[in-house]
Amino acid sequence: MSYETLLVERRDAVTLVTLNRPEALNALNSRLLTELLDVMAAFDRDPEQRCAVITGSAKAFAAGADIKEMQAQGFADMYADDFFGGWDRFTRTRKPVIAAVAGYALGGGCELAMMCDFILAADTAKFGQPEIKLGVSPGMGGSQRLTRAVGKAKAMEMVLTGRMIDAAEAERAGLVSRIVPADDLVDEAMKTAATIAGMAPLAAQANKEMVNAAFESGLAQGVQFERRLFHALFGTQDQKEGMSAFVDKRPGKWSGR
Ligand code: CO8
Repeated sequence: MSYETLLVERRDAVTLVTLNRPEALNALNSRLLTELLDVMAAFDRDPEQRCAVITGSAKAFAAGADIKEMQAQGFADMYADDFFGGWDRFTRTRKPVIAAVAGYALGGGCELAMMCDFILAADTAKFGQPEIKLGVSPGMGGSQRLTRAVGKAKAMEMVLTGRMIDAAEAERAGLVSRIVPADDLVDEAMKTAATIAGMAPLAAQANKEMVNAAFESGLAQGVQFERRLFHALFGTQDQKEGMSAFVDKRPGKWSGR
């Protein structure tokens, strides 16, 4: 099956998913979410497939949720559609999933990487939650998963300033499992995935489930809480201004309303 926003390749027991919207630095739009959920459901169902790798391009894993898709939305639209709610299904993938990140992993891109079971980073990787610069906040679990991964101080600085961290800082902070040279990223991720794919499949699933249980207690409520506030920010003038300013390529002028 072919997809508009993804390239999907099965190599033995490993499914390699490459985000493929180069014109938008792999920004995550609704189409990409639908296609990714379809691929992950097929991956989980296929007894031959044991581990997945999700990657992007050399320049961007993903530069966030698609700002152009969200720009005109109001609170009622976001709340009625439970915008981003579908990402919870991605996190329910039962088999192991590795994020192989090169270049930008920003906003929703950083959040998608954190929804995978662990992150292998190229030395070119840059992570950030810059949504505050658009007058909004993380909406796919970033405020919860980043805080659990790197601790309150660094997470708070990152979400309040939008500062990006490089691969070395991300590794020191515990956001990524290790760093590899950019040219070797996909090979290294595929090798790691093949190792996992060689383990007893039920043991792999169970190990994933129990590490996640340690990480996630209280997470669902946190993510739900975050999403409600994220939707509510679409009722502000500053969201309209922030997203229009991005599209017009000019600095935002905040009204505080
Ligand atoms: N959405 C839509 N289009 C984007 C996005 C995005 N997030 N990021 C980049 N693009 C587009 C640009 O508009 C541009 O298109 P065009 O050529 O038509 O003008 C193209 O991709 C290339 O981008 P740039 O010209 O900006 O490339 P640069 O190399 O100059 O800059 C950056 C790269 C620094 C990554 C820059 O593109 C940038 O700052 N992007 C936005 C990053 C950002 O703010 N991300 C957060 C988005 S909001 C978000 O993720 C909300 C999270 C809520 C949950 C998400 C659930 C999915």
